[in-house]
Amino acid sequence: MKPLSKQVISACEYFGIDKIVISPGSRNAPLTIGFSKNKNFETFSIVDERCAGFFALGMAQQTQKPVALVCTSGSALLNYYPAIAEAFYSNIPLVVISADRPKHLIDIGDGQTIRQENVYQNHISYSANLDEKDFEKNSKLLVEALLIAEHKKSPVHINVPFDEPLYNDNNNGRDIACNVCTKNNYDTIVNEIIQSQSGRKKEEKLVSLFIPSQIDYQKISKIWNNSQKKLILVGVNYPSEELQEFLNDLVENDNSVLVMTETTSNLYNDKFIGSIDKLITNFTEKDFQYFQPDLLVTLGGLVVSKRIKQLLRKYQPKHHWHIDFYTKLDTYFCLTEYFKIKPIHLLKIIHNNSVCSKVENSYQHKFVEQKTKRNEKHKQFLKQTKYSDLKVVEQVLNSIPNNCQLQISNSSMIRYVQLFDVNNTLQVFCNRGTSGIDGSTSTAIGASFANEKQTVFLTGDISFFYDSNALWNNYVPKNFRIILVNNDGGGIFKIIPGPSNSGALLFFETKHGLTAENLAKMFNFEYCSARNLEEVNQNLSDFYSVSDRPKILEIFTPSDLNDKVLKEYFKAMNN
Ligand SMILES: Cc1ncc(C[n+]2csc(CCOP(=O)(O)OP(=O)(O)O)c2C)c(N)n1
Repeated sequence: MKPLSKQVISACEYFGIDKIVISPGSRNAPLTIGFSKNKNFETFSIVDERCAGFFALGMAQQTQKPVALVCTSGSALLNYYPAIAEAFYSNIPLVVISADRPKHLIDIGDGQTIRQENVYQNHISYSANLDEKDFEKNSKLLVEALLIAEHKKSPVHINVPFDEPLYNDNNNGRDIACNVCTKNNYDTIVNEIIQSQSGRKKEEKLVSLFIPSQIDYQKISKIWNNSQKKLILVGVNYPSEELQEFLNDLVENDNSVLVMTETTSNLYNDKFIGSIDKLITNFTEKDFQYFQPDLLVTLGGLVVSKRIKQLLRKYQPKHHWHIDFYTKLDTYFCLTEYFKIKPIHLLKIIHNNSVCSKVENSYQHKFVEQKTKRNEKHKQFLKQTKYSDLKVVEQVLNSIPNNCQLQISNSSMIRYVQLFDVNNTLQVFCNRGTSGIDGSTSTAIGASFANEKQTVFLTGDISFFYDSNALWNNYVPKNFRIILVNNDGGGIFKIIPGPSNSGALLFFETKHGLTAENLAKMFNFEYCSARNLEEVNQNLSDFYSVSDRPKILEIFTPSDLNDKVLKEYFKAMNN
């Protein structure tokens, strides 16, 4: 085996990476052959690198462990970029391994060659540009890259220059890499990094990966105790029983705490505000002022609700703490403290020091009461509303069996779902790092493969057709289900203000008249469709049961009505 290939593979083995998604090519042959013949790795073959990237992302999202991608040189690795950007903003560990030509063959007219080194530099946490000959240096670069992927939960890039021959290279005695591929050598490098007191900038930066913030608990407990209105706002959050239980307890015992969650927060409680827009859309000026928190605590990743972002930017809290081990976010332009720590650790300590439990305070109560009223109106409205995206989403959410995983595409589908109280046994995911429509199906398939639960993917038509190559995939579980809400274009552009009156709606909405029927045939999915509520419910009644093939249910909805129904809905929510 080529020494460089051996080195990369041994480093992946050392770090316990066990899933490798490979796209075809010759320059990466040494890696393809090495990984696929090694029993420590589960290898996947996916041709389209954009789909491969998102498929890997879906697996890493579920396992919370780095997944590796391997591709050839040239434009191949550029097709990973959308998934890398999503991983970068969603804290998902991807290890991108690209094969390259040796340096002297770049930019001299050789084929399938681009400038690969540091090509993702704006959206990657580390770029290891391996050297054809310096194996000791390579070991360090590999360890640094893989430590960062694992501990920063972030994408990293390893660029590997191979000379020819690419096949049947018997090594010709060049076995230098053997010495540096041992567990002992990797242990030594990791220990050097962890114990580094050298003051060298790069090593300090690496060590800081593992070290949480120093926290002045007295100071922050004082702020907590003095704040009469505390808002905890959670964005994208991997399901956590520990956090769920803590927050349940907190809202029960402290009336000054209001918890707001999104569907992607994977937290459920009747006393949480789970449909933010439903509550705040019709706020009066008085409501806004009362809502303005003394202390805003944010947890998790990005927030879908545009309205809450606008609200908190206008009615800023006195204090804003963002608690997250990986990323500092100042979404509301008023961050006063960033705590690099697991949220539950910090919150537990503060809560234990808390003196304001059970104080007379109506902050939580007022908004929970308002939420209950809105929910009543929501029910009334949905009872009588016409067949539309909103009504279809209601029926779909009611139909999904307990304990499924729900993957959702951007953009109006996730927004519709946010208006409902979702079954609290579901786990919900959506690519909100960059909110792209370019890889939702591939992500859902990767997630479905890596998760034992049945996965249901709810998608719009533009996102679905955009990523139709996602179905070109041999690993789709039989119980995977796609619910495609086909409103013949980007429904979101009729909902948001702007496009409809622009005189150029055509270029936003992009109507197409396509259906998924032939795609389903081509990729061996079972297919059914519905055009009214009765057909929707008929199809859903048996949609999730055991089957020989994965299934697509395509639901056609009226694009000229959907936006009107949604507008009426928000009007009806008015108190
Ligand atoms: C890669 C990428 N290109 C463009 C966009 C802009 N965009 C956001 S939503 C959307 C249309 C989505 O339409 P569809 O999937 O049919 O969902 P709907 O809004 O109708 O539910 C587009 C083009 C994007 N988010 N990502």
